Amino acid sequence: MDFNIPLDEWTANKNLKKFIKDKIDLCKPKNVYLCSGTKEEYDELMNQMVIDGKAIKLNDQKRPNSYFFKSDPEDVARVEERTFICSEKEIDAGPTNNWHNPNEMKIKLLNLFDGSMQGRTMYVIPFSMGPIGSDKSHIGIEITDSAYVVCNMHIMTRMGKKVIDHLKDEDFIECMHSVGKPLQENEKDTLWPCDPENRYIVHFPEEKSIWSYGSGYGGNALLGKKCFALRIASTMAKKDGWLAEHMLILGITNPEGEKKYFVAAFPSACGKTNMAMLNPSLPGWKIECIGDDIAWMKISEDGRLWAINPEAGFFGVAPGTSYDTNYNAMKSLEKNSIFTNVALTQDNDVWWEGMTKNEPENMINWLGKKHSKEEKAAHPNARFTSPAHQCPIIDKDFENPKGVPISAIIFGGRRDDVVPLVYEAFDWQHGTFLGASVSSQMTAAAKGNIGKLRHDPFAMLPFCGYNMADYFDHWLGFDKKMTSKNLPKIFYVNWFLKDENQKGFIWPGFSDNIRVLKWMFERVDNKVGFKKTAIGNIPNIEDLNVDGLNLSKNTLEKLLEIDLDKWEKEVLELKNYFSIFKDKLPEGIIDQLNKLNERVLKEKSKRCEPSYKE
Ligand code: OXD
Ligand code: MN
Repeated sequence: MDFNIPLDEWTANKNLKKFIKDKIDLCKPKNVYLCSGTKEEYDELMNQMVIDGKAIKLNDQKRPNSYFFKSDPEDVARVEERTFICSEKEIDAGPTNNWHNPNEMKIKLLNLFDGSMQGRTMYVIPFSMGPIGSDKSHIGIEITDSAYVVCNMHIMTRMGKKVIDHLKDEDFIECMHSVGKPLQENEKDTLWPCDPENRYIVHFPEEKSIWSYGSGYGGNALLGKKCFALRIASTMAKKDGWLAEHMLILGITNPEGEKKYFVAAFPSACGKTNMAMLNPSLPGWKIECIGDDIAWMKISEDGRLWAINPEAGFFGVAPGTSYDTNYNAMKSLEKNSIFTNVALTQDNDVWWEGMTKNEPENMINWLGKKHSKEEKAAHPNARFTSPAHQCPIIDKDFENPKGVPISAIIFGGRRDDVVPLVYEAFDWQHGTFLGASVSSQMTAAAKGNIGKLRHDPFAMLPFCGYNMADYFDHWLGFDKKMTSKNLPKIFYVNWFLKDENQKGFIWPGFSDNIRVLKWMFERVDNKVGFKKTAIGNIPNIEDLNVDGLNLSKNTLEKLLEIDLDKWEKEVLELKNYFSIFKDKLPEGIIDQLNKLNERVLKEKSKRCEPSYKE
């Protein structure tokens, strides 16, 4: 077998050598490339893809060192229905995951991977999720037959020789990936090889391995992200007492210079990347970004919860991103970036819906055809891959192996009614219940009925690698591991309330979300007031800084309204949802649901009591 460098020179790790040799025997590639992680490697791979017609180099004057790719139209997003958790017991995958018997699945996968890399190069990518050497980081080895995956992993992870040097005898997560298109002798490759009919994104939590077949796109193929950093890591976190979460991490500094770090979990299409890079509208307040998608949190010796972002880049949704909606994301993608399924302008730059008010003339759309106004220029799930350090507000502790201490945890979803702008949990148990209750109305960005409510506990529905009921239990137990003074406060937000006629949003959102963050910041130190309600603590109207927003008193009241009739229905809705967990549903969640019900009914009965005042 032809290697770019001898395997023994590259690593002395026996397990790693065995892993590579076994996979060569299975996948039968033409040759093997052991990644170094250097810029030269990235440039060479990109150049070759340009020569092969798979990538287009963008206009260097406009977007230096950046590349455009278009995928197969059948391979444009994560495929939840083809994603499996193959735990030994079905009950350990739970009702929210697709389970399959691990032995049967292994046989299926071994058949699919047998010879799957014929005629192709097998790349071996050592990568670290988190800063190399941090006690919070973990290492993976991805084997792939896609150079596009290698280049994306260059941006999204710390990878290459430096990881191998660190690995020594350590364990690693085995990540197998093939696009599933072996090439026969003299067969010409397609521009985006994949096998949409046979996609399998499979996780074996007990042996901590990932096997992904048939897709070259995003979360299906960049295995460090959703597969490792969330699905497999969540099972490791449960076992070892930490948290692997679908959360952004941001630093917030008040005008007096005090700084705190918050994490926030929102389902897809609720503006996580925008919030992670928020440009505050309140003078003197500052936001800095640690991460926009994933947080790994462990309790440190000081008893506090510390978080790292395991990723090194942003894999963001492009449509809707503009210098107005997310200035810092736009600055992050000005150079050294990969764009997939966006539109190409006539001067070889990129464009997508929402980037500018006016569409440029004569674009080529994401399908490679001349753009016409009747069709979308970019696919709604078109992506940019950009290095995190290019974000103008990247936090100085982004690379800190210790991570950053977390003062508050925020949950939220997209609801046009019922859920107020912000409320605070009474305590950790109640906060866990809020996380478990996350739901969001679906948007056009995902498959399904627009406006329909989708329950997405902790925004982890597609990403929890084990039984979600056990995951609730893990969260419920966390307050026993920490003293109450160190426990982060928990909040729930809803930026998406609409007016009575369901026309426009009544909260301006984006930069003005700093006003809500300010209230939370001050609640962490009990420096600002609150009003206790049946569902949690909300700001007193005068505690929310809305200077200059021109919101009517009516609107403000609507933003903080708790409609008890609607909450009575919400309790029933939640009860109905939680019934999917049957007798696995933890007592702590049942207890919180009952308490919420009691508080709502009590408040309602107060409202109905006759007044005896003369
Ligand atoms: C993502 C997602 O791509 O959550 O980050 O779907
Ligand atoms: Mn995500």
